[in-house]
Amino acid sequence: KLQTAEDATRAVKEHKVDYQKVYKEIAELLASEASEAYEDGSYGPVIVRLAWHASGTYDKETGTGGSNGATMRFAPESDHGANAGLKVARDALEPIKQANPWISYSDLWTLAGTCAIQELSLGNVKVPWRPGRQDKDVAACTPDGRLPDASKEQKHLRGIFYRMGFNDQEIVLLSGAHALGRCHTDRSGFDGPWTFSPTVLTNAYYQLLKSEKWSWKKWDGPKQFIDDGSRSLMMLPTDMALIKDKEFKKWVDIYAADEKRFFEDFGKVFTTLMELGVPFPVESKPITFDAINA
Ligand code: HIF
Repeated sequence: KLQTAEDATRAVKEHKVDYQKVYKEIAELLASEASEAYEDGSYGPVIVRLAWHASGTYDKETGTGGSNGATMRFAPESDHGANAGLKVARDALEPIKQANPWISYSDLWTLAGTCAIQELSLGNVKVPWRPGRQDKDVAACTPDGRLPDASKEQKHLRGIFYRMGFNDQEIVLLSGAHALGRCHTDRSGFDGPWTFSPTVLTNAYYQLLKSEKWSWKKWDGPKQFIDDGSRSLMMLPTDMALIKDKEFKKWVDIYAADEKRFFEDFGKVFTTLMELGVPFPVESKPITFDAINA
């Protein structure tokens, strides 16, 4: 359903206290039996991926894409290869949308990503979030190819993330979110988790990048890395680029050594990601939610 800027402003004005209620409903979804029964035991990682893929289409030159619009509800965007598997997350959130029809999908998805980061970091990461995004129709779908290609390296990463307005530090910082979740052969073609605890957000991603010995995995699938130690973890070529490239590596070292700094900086950069290209109503103020399962 199409919304106007006035609809978005009305939601912000009339539902100030209700965002806290929706946050709680998302946190309860993450702790639900259905969530526990889902692969590693949480919908959280796939919800974080949904929120990021809704936002990461932003192009600062043209002002197109970004979380405002939630155009991934529609084909062709829902069928873009990069978005394979995200229906799981959209469907899991649908009952919350039905119970709160006044909230836009764009706000719901970004609030859900925010909630998942806070809950899965056990309250260690605070992600201030602002309401007021507005859903757009199919005509606003972004072209394919705006999200990163995991088979590439630093040049591609910089191209994609500079287009969104991020710098080298922020590329490395955001990448810490790969502490969460896993790759699926029937979605991206890649296989396996990055860390031993894929439902808890820590700085483990950076530590493992540095501490493990990584080799090319010998298999028929796309090129990816496997750890020589446990042979149960993975890194994508884009992940490995962060320790190959000297500028990136500097930040991997910093965040591997200082988890407190990672938590602090990550919360801020995730807010920025969720806000790319959003024309917030003036009434919209940042809200910092208390984590529920901390
Ligand atoms: Fe991911 N990412 N991402 N990603 N991502 C996958 C899964 C997750 C990239 C590729 C992949 C970010 C950046 C990049 C999450 C969160 C974030 C998968 C596997 C691939 C291939 C999909 C599947 O098969 O199910 C690339 C190339 C990126 C550029 C560096 C962000 C920083 C790390 C921005 C980010 O927040 C999460 C969470 C998952 C796990 C999803 C799951 O279902 O478990």
